[in-house]
Amino acid sequence: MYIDCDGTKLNAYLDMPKENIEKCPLCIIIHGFTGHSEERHIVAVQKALNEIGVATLRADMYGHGKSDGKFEDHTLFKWLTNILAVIDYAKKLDFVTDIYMAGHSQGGLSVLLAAAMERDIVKAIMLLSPAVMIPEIARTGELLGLKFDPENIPDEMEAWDGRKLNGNYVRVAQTIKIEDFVEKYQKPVLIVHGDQDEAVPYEYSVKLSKQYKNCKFVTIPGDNHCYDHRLELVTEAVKEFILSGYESRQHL
Ligand code: FER
Repeated sequence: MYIDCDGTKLNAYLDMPKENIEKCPLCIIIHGFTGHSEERHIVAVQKALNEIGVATLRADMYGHGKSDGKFEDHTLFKWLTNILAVIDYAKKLDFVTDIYMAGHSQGGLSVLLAAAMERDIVKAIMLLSPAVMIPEIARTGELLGLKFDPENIPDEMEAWDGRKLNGNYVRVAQTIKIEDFVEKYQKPVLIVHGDQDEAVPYEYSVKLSKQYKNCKFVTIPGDNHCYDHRLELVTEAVKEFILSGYESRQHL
């Protein structure tokens, strides 16, 4: 299935809960930098949500997975535009009652940004090891573990898998001020992060969790960036967060 984003085809997977229900909530799920929608931790979150009666819409972002675009040409602005198109698509689905969003790493950062823009539409967000340091390290010239002059951005950089990345990635990332977006989104936020993350330092999530007005923070002890050891703790946190939202609304 493809979602159109201004002529760019985004590969997407819509998965429904097992029970045959007429209407249900939907969660959009976004993968990370160099990732895609079929990664183990993305599929685990999809299945966990389907189990508790939430449909999921996983979308490959520009230059990733089976979507259009070259990896080297992707930027956070392109991903943001992609997510806005995915939300527009979700809004048109008849069965959808509420829209949630979840994102891993750079997908978590992108969901954080999109949620602020769509704060009237998106009911709650789940940020899994969100790569919120990207704008800051783009400004200090330390992205991808490479040092560069942030005032003279190289035309091309190399990602850790050897693929090239256009300097425009850095130019875009430098402009983003996370706080502006965090301030704007006051609905429930779940942050999940492994305290042995090798790619995105755990401390960034500790700080972020204090900046959000309405945030639950779950530490995955001993785990890394893609939860190789305790993935079940991530899926449990996701289910618990969504179900606790249902319960609190029933008491209103
Ligand atoms: C970086 C560290 C982490 C970086 C990107 C990430 C582009 C993102 C990781 C992910 O999405 O899994 O320096 O630079």
